[in-house]
Amino acid sequence: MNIIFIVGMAGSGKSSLVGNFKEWLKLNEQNTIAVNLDPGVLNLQYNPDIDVRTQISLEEIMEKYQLGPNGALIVAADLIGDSIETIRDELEDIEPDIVLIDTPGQIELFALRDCGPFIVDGIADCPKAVVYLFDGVFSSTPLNYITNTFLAAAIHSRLLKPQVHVLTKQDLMEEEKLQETLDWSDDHSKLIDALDTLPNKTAGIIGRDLSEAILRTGMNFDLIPIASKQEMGFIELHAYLTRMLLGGEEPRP
Ligand SMILES: Nc1nc2c(ncn2[C@@H]2O[C@H](COP(=O)(O)OP(=O)(O)OP(=O)(O)O)[C@@H](O)[C@H]2O)c(=O)[nH]1
Ligand SMILES: [Mg+2]
Repeated sequence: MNIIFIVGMAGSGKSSLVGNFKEWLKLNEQNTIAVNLDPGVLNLQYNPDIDVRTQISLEEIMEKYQLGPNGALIVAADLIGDSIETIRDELEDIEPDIVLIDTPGQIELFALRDCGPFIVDGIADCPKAVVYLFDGVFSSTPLNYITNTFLAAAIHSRLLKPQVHVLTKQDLMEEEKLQETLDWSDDHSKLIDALDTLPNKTAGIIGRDLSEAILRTGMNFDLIPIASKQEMGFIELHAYLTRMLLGGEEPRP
């Protein structure tokens, strides 16, 4: 069994990737299941095989602790940790080859609180990887791109698993913008050039310093472009994950 955590900012395309990639993997004869770890999601575009909402009700938490939706989500995130034994048992019963895990919309709930590493470590004893999503539309300005690299680095520092970076919603990006964003991940000098053209010089200087700090981490931000609905980029993503998980050379995160 291999477990793949799909992580990214709110609306970056996590659930769409989980739903569509699961179907694609199944068509390619991989025994794949989807796990929803988002207690707050109202409508999912796929049927999860394991769903944390069967154990955690946001409405009940709001009522019981007299909390608003955001406070309830924080309590819910901590309660996911308590559900880990149940999820572990369910995975042992199903015995899938690949488990795709959809994480909460608010990235900080899962990845930046204690429950994230706790779940990642406790869910099963098997190879695991993290797919970090860069929302293609959001990330096509240099400052937003850098913000995303910081979040991705923060996630890696907490979860410490092999991590692959994906650019989502490729179908919504103009070819030129797509290429420019991919170039930033490939060639730091192109990112610096883009920052130099920002009208606000202070923003450009801060961006340059931040991007140099990220460069020093040595993290590899090569982006795999995908479009979930069209299943674009799935072959490349699958090949990359297979290399990472199945003992081929393990790329630096
Ligand atoms: N055109 C296009 N739209 C996409 C793609 N992936 C996701 N979307 C749309 O982007 C919106 C957010 O997608 P979701 O998959 O719900 O994103 P999410 O990260 O799960 O969102 P939260 O769980 O709320 O954080 C939806 O309207 C999707 O239909 C894509 O590849 N192409
Ligand atoms: Mg979602």
